[in-house]
Amino acid sequence: MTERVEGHGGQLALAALRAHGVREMFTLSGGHVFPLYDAAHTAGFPLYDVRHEQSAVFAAEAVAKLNRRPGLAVLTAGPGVTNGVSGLTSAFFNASPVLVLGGRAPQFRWGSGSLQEMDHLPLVAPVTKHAETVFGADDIPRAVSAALTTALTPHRGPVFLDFPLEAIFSVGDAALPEAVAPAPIEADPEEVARAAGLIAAAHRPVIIAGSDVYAGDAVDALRAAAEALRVPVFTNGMGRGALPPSHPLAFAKARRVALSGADVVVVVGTPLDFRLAFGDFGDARVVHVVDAPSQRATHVTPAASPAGDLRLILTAFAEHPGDRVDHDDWVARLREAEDAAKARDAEAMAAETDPIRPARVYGELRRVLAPDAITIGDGGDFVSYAGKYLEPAQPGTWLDPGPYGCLGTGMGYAMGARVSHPDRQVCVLMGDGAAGFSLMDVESLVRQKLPVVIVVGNNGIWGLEKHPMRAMYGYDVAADLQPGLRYDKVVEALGGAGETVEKAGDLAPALERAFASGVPYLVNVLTDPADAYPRSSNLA
Ligand SMILES: Cc1ncc(C[n+]2csc(CCOP(=O)(O)OP(=O)(O)O)c2C)c(N)n1
Ligand SMILES: [Mg+2]
Repeated sequence: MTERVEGHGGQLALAALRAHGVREMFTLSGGHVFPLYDAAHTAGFPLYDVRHEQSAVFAAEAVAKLNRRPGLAVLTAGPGVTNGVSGLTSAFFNASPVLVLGGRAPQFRWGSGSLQEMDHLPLVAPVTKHAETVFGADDIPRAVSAALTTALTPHRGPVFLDFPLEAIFSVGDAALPEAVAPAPIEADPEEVARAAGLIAAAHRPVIIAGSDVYAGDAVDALRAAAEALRVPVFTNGMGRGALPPSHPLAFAKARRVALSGADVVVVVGTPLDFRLAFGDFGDARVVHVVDAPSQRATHVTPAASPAGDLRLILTAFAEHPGDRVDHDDWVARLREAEDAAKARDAEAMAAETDPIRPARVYGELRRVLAPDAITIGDGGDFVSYAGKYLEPAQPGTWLDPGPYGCLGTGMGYAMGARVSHPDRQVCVLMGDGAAGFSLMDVESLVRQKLPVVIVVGNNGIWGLEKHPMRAMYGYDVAADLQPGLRYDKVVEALGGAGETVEKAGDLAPALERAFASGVPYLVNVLTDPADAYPRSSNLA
């Protein structure tokens, strides 16, 4: 029998949110959405507030990415919603199931010039899977439930609803739709078999696995497929850690050798975008495995592109009945390149330079981070180094901004991670430039007792822009920040703690103090501004 719910608009929304596994709300106060707060407060539903709406959406996105369940941000009408647009767009690029509920000026006097009266839909429609205004309280459970189903259906992504003032404040009653998990999309079996055949017949195959493999709960199937067909695996985004670094088929450093030497490149659960040379790997044939037909590339034509539930497709690869070509030489060649690169990295990560180079920061961090630590990258070069030197040991532990590349995710992602995993280390790796976007939200973390460690690579510049601009023009503008700025003092002033580190030998004790402190703690590492992340190819 269908359950019925009654109450004001906020309560009607909350009933549908809970039915779909939403467990917390991120927000910044605004009168237009008070009924949602009232519903949460009265029901004891966790509510976290922030100092800028983008942090609320980023926090919701972190919850969605880490836990594979919907994340919720509630934004007040007008500026609340517009401040959330970069967060929504990041979630759209990342296929993260985020629901943003917006307030909205009253409908009954629309056009008369109410406070913050604007139609949000044209603004958010291009960066959401669904955007809708819900005009009556009775319609709220249906709309929330349908929006969440859409968000969770592969290819996943954000959805947006707004409620005119009178809709959310009035009382209604309605049926609560049952939350049904989306049925898996079955890929065309012939396309799957053709893809598996191509991989099995390859002499030098490579798999690159991305975020949708984790989002689609296909990590075990990926491993089974890689082992059965004996294919070396590289990862990006939330795919990182899908195979433990010790696995004989797990690779990270030998990417260039792999992609320039491969005869078949299998890209799973990530687009053929700039991070993957737009899907152009020379003579190699490309197999692109996507979680929905909409994700097939239109700018290149892969040799095969099965579209559907990734777990089912990868399991079918694992069970491929035909012979496979022996790849042992190829795997050994890549292992040799990987080991050589690892030895070079180890040297860089131990280097005793003055000023400190970013590599050393990661060398020290690797010693203190637990295997299940959540690491978050928000910055330019400093974060590229994090990608290079940190090796996530488990899937679902690495949060980068994804292909939208939006600076400012740091404190929002940290909040979402801390709320999701109260017992784990949460460590934000931040450029000093990136720090400017969200550091005020340390106040939100302090006040709500959400400790995280922030390591700032403080080179006094927008490094990823300054170095390229100099290379291009011989000079640079708009690329300098104050050198040696005490970002640790900012965190201290906001109620947290921190310290500045100038000598490599002081890094380890500082990081230990940070993780033991139990408060938001910023380790402000003064790094070498002359150090530029080497970007010699678009495979970086
Ligand atoms: C919201 C946003 N604004 C601007 C950029 C362009 N951008 C990319 S990297 C970067 C420099 C980042 O500097 P910092 O955080 O200090 O890291 P560093 O490169 O110095 O290590 C900038 C400005 C962006 N990606 N996102
Ligand atoms: Mg910088």
